[in-house]
Amino acid sequence: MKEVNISELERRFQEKIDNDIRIEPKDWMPDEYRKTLIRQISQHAHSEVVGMLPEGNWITRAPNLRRKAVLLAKVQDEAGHGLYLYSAVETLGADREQTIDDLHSGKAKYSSIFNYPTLTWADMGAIGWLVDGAAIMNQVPLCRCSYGPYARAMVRVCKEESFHQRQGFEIMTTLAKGSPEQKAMAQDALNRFWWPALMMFGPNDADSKHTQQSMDWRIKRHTNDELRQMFVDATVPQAELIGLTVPDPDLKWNEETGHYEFGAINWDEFWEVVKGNGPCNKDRIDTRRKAKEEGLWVREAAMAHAEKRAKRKSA
Ligand code: BYC
Repeated sequence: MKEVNISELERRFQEKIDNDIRIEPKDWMPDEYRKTLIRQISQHAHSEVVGMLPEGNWITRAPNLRRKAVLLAKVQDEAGHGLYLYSAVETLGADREQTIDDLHSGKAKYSSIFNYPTLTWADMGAIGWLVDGAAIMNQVPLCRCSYGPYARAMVRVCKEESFHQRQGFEIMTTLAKGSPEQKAMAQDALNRFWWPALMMFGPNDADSKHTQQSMDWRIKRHTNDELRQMFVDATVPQAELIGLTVPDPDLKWNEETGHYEFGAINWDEFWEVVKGNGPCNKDRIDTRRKAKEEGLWVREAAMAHAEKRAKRKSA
């Protein structure tokens, strides 16, 4: 077989990227590209699974049967997203169990947003509207990510996120049009979730260590700041439409740029939450660890069943 050196492989790889030809699991790829994808996709998977907790907290307290059914479906969707994403990580040669253990030991990151508590029913509205809204803004471009399995997983995830965003906005609209107490509850949820939602897009471009390389590899198609701006521009008119106020005294429309200007993000708070010191970090990880321990008997029973079937087949 003809020998091909590394620089030639790298050239061919970059040529594919530049021509928008997807990289598939069996294709040659640089180690750093593989590592970046394992990092991003596993963090994304963890975010989906941990993201079930703040909303799962309200399933038994949903105000009526319809709200309960919708919330239940949404939380189940997040579990499904986690499964697609863990499968996508496995296509890169990562070990799923190890990846999950890294989450449980505190080694792996997941989205900062899920470390804030959900105090009232309005928080279900704010999460759907703002958190899923931010997630869509970030994930639609990931449907064009250069790595095939991740891009394909994102197509279905985005369809489901779109339903999640609408149901959240519908909850907020209903509350904002309701009694003064309900409107105040919606405003309070917006006040608490607005800034953490802006933080979901990650550090400012100047402080984002991975963005440039991920853009060159077409894993990311927009920078963190570009996506954050798109989110603000799309969301502020929605708040105005339902009569709620975005909690930012510096927010103003700039006629010349055609964008909203917004106030400074508290990056100290962001990094504290990322480091594990947010209001709910410990609780979230403890809950996930407990779920794994308590599910051990199910996994063992499934394995025993699979082995028995395999034996019966080979007999
Ligand atoms: N929280 O160089 P940067 C959802 C980390 S779930 C925590 O800009 P990158 C949903 C970053 O990982 C939403 N950590 O990195 C589920 C890096 O640390 P490491 C999750 C953050 O990768 C249920 C360091 O800071 N979405 O949709 O270029 C219900 C420097 O950052 C955060 C995804 O995961 C953060 N917010 O850009 C509802 C989407 N931001 O790894 C909704 C996929 C940054 O060097 N991920 N960090 O130790 C991405 O698009 C990118 O990874 C990010 C960060 C934009 C998040």
